[in-house]
Order: sequence, then structure tokens, then C-alpha cells
Amino acid sequence: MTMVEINFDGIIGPSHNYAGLSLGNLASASHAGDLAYPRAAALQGLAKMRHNMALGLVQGFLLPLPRPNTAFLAAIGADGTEDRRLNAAAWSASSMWTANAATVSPAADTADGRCHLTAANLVTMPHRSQEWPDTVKQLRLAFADSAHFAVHDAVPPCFGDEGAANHMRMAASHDAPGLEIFVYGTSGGAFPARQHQEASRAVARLHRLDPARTLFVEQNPEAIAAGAFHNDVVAVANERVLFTHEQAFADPAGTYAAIRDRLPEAEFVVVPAAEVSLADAIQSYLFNAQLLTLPSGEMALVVPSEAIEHSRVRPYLDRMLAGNGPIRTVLPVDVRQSMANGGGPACLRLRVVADPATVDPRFLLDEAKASRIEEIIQREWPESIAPEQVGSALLAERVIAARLLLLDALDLSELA
Ligand code: SUG
Repeated sequence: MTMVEINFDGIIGPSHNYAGLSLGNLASASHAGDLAYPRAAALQGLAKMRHNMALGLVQGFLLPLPRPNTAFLAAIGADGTEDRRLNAAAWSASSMWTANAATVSPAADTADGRCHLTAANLVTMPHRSQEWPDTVKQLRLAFADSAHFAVHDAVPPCFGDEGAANHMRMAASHDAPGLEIFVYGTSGGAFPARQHQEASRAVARLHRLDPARTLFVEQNPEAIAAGAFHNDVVAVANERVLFTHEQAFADPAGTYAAIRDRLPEAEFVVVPAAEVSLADAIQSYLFNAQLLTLPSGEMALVVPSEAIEHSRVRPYLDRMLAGNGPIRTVLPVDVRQSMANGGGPACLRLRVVADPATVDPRFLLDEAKASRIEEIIQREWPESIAPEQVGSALLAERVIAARLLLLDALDLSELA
């Protein structure tokens, strides 16, 4: 049994558009009304997957959900003509950000020795709240092997849950028992706190985590107010390393001490606000990076191109690399179409530590499959979508057909 980290990226769906649906997500708000390029967006996402595969890492993917979601509109007695925002919600390609699909606890952390996944209810944002029933269907297919996986429905909607975006795991190595860190927000600020502590606690119970190796940490309300609508916009962990902004947590010193108590080998790379402000972090998405352990054992940080182009973040990264810390390489990727909606490299992937042989192989990527996916995106994904096209019957037909062709090519038509 070879336990490795597998990153499941969301293939960016053919209805990708900029509708400004996410309050508190500054990128989504500032790009509202822009012309979107679904084909380029999906190709950028695929290029990121290939980039990481070329590093020698196992890569998986999840499929776009059915859009426009007419069942969502029907459930609220709408046909799409009443309200621009509700209609755009039904068209949203937001399931691309699979860091919000579920929370994952690897087998080494759970009482029954299975990897547990709980779909996230995403209730705070209407356009995201419709994702989970289709997401869970897909997770039940990809992780159908019940000897190794347990897939749970989302927790009840009275408790907001945003999945892995507000969850970190630290461990001596991916396959060792780990410390699971749930980061919740408290409401009361200008922007909604999407992750409720009650949801985090429910997920920890469902996953049968050991309380001695589970932490519940409050996100800094100032970070939420500055636009860090998810913790993964201000911190990322991998194995023994936590890479974090110094203002990520309400009680940073207490958080580091609690981690060190439970994982003595923990290393902290804390970025001072004096070098990179919260605003810089949110603008550049420095922390919305994939912190990866390469086959050589070294750690690499896969950052959005925006981070290395930023006038204060770039010099910080240069100093960090020169400083001989645990992060040895910085690798930029271009995911600009997703970034403009507030989704960096880390938002686009769900991390699962598992033996790849226990995952349904239809969800694992290889070069032949990547070429097949690329060909369909090139041929079928709309080149652009303007806001006023969202709702068009003709475009809906095209978007629906494009997704079905992709499912068919991947032998996944049962998700139709
Ligand atoms: O939930 N954007 C997503 C971005 C999710 C980022 N995920 C993580 N940080 N893990 C969100 O705010 C924008 C859609 C729009 O405005 O049309 C959106 O949903």
C-alpha cells in the first residue's frame, strides 16, 4: 500500500463567467461583468495539472457539475428571467474550486483506518450551496472502495462548511498520523464568515479523529475583513511545514504553540506584515499556493504568476529562497481566468492522501487522458462568455453538450 498525496483538480466548466457572486471575495467583485474565457480557463487548469504531473506527482481530477442548474431555479420557483444574480448562480462554474468540495481526513488520522471525506455544504453563497449533492455523487464514484474510503453527506445547512479551504493537515510525512487543524471564522465583520466552528467540529466527529490530534483555530477577523474569505488565502500547510501570514489566525502565538505541542517537528515559515501586507497577500494569492513534497523529498511552492509579478511578494520570495528554509523552489503557474474569480492554484485542487490503486482510475490523469480532455475543451468549450449571454438558450445547449461529450470521453456518462 503506497500512500501518497493525490491532488484532484476541478476541470473548469464550459459556463465559466464573471458574475460577481461572492461577497467578501475581492477578485470576484472587481471582475464582475468582465468578458470570461471558458476555453482558456479550462486549458490553464489542465496545464497546471500537467505541470504537477511532470514533477512526478500523482494527479486526479473532478468533473464540472451540470450547468445551468435548472433544478436549482425550479426549487426557488424561478425560470431565470426574474433575477440576474439567481440566474447567474444557476450557471456558475464554481465547482472548479475543489478545495471547497469536501474536507478530507486520511486513513492514518481516523479511528477506523479509512480515509473520510465530507462534502462541504457551502451554504453561505447561494451559487455554491447547490454544489454538494452533485459533488457527493462524484466523490462516491471516485472513492467507491468502502474498505478504504467513507464519503459523508454535507453537514446540515445551519452550520456553514467550506471544506478543505478551511482545514490544514500537518504530519511528519503524508502517510504518518497527522494533526488536523480546522480554521473557523466568527461573524460580525463587513464580510460573512463562511466556516462555522460547529461545522468543523461535526466534520471532525464524522471522521472519527483523535481529539488529541485535532485543533480548532479561529481565523483572524481582520484577515476576513481584508478579503481572506477562506483560510487558504492566508496559510498553507504541507507535512511538517506551515507557511502562513503572521495575521492569518486570531491568536498566532497560541496556534503555533498548540501545533508544536502536538507535532514537535513542525516548522513555521511566517511572513511578516511589514514585508507582505494582508492586502498584498490577498492581491497576489501568495498563500493560495500548492505546497508540495517532490519525489526528491524537497518542498516546492506552486504559486500563481501574479505572486512572482508582485513588487513586494517577489522580493520576499527571493529572500525566502536565499534563506535556506524548508521551501526550496517556487514554481509559477498561469491560472489567471480562475484568479479573476478569487481562485488560485490551491483553490483548484482537493488533496487526498491515499493509495492510487484504491481510487477509481477514471478520475486519475495520465498524458493520454490529458490530451483527450484538451481536445474536447479546444473543440467544445465556448471561447468567451459575456455577462449578457448568461441565460441564453443557445449557449445553454452548447454548455450542456460540451460537458456531456467530456463525460463520454472519460467513460463517466453515469454522472450525466
Ligand atoms: O467561493 N469564487 C469562489 C472562489 C473559491 C476559492 N476557493 C478557495 N479559496 N479555496 C468563492 O468565492 C466567484 C463566482 C462569481 O463571482 O461568479 C466564486 O464563487
